[in-house]
Amino acid sequence: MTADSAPNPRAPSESNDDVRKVLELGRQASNAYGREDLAERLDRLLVQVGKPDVQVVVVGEFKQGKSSLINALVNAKVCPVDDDIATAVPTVIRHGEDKGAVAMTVPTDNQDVEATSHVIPFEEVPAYATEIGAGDPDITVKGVEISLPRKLLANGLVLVDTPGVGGLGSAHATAALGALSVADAALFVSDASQEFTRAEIDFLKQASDLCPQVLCLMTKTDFYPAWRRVLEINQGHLRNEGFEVPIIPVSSLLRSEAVKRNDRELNAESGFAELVGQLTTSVVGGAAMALRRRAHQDMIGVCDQLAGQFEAEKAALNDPENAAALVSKLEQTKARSEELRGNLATWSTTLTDGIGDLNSDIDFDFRQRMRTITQEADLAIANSDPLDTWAEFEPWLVNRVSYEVVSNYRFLTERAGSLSMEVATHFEAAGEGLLEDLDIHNPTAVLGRVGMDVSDIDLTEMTAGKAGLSMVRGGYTGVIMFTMLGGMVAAAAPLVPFAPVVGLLMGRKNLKDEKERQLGQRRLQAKNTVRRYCDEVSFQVSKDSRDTLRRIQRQLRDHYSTRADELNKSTAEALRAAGEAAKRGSTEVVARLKDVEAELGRIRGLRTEVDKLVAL
Ligand SMILES: Nc1nc2c(ncn2[C@@H]2O[C@H](COP(=O)(O)OP(=O)(O)OP(=O)(O)O)[C@@H](O)[C@H]2O)c(=O)[nH]1
Ligand SMILES: [Mg+2]
Repeated sequence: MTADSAPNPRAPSESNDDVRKVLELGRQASNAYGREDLAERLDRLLVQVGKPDVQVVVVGEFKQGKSSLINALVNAKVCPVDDDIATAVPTVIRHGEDKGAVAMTVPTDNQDVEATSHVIPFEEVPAYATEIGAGDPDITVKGVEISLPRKLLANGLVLVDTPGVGGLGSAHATAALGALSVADAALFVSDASQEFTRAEIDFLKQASDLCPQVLCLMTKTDFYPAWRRVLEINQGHLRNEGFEVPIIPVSSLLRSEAVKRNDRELNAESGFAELVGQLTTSVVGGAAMALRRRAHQDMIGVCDQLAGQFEAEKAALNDPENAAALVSKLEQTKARSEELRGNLATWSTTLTDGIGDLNSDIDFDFRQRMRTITQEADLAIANSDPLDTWAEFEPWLVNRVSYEVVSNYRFLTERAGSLSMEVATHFEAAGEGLLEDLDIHNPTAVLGRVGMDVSDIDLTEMTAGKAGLSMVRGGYTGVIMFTMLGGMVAAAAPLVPFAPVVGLLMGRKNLKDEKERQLGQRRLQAKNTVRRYCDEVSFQVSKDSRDTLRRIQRQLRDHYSTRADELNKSTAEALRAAGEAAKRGSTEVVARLKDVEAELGRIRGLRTEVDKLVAL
């Protein structure tokens, strides 16, 4: 049933064997020319291409049909579906040759440790994934991972079922947003019983800011005859909000029936044909395409660098008179490439300064946000009696704080994204010229670099920036979102909150004074609770932001230092080859020229294969 995706010339099912083959050729060539550094880069890419991982997180309010949707998609009862028992932990479903399941658990009395995984019987997955848990009060389940032999998952699609967010404004929703910030796509599930609520629309807005791709699914169309009307209204809502997110109406019930009967028409009617089509072409296909483009760009870089040394040698062999001048020119080029490696290179100082600025700006942003919250909270407390309002006040506080945590995190990713672009631009400006210098004496460069059109250059820049951006996304730990916000007010709140003490034996005036005094105390206590909570959140958030920025800085530095080292090695090789060429006798020159031409021909051949990767 999974083969019914819409036909597409670059559907991922059409395998990435060609990408792998070209990368493999590039790796062999790099090794043959003594460039293990380049081979290593391609090795890492080969691992990614061989085992792609495209995370799709299914989110939505309580009981909207998230788990049923996943079960219907993979045609297996893997996620727990129940009217009363809710999904309690994330369940991750990925491809595996054999059916299997593991649970990630921690000891109940010490939940801060890293979760350990152990194999569980497949039939027990629903119990582990719900509030029923592991059946042992000493063990707390943090997540379940399932592997299933399914064609739909074979190209790297990973589905993640999440607990219903029980009021999308809640701290739980923040956890879901945290999951989205590291996912490739989100499926937002809302059933056909009613139109989107305000909370759902707000959640969608945040989700589409955090996640590169969002699809809306309207579930249970078999059960709600008026679903078309609701669909129209919802489409209107999205239009009003300026969203370009499609809504696919689906019925998990019809899909399961269709699979059972092997009924194509019913499958189309269930909406799953379209959903599967979108997942395979747009989501998985999009990720595969991005990887293909990266492979293309990296291979162009590798070919350029391999060719560089032979170009320089060829120039020196062809024109022995000017060989000395060429060598001294190459020495300058090498000196410049040394600079690119140093701490004083513009890209490097841009990165260091940029991260410094980001640290203080993000901290400042969060402080401002928290200050506004405490002011609002103080005002609310001053105008009410916490005894009456606390039950309502506490969730308000958690929601408000969660919202600001997410907004602050979005600010961080945006700013880190622009910084990464800036670093990429500086690096490319300094690095690009270097390679060109290697064959400066050969304006009709064999590899057609001169003939490269503008769109190619745009692509190079974009890809470099994107590589940085994906690091930014991957850099976030999301710890805050998952673990913290919920239980914390409870921890900060007094155990017996604001119990009234009525002094029966007091006189009327005294009683009034006493009541005033107690009200004052309750307000003070409430304000202190808010302060303690906000302080604790601020502490955690600023620690998490600093860690995230440190990780982003390290990743970007590693990325560009490695690139700089490669360029340095290329210029050193070119210099060595040109120097040797200058020393050769005339008979030797002819023979060597032939060899060099042959090597360049080989690299040109490889480059032709590389270009086929993106030629449609
Ligand atoms: N008729 C009909 N019922 C559905 C469909 N999808 C889900 N349901 C029912 O809706 C209820 C909730 O479904 P779940 O899949 O558990 O929903 P959920 O969103 O995973 O719930 P939580 O994880 O607890 O938030 C169950 O009783 C399902 O049988 C559908 O397509 N058609
Ligand atoms: Mg569920």
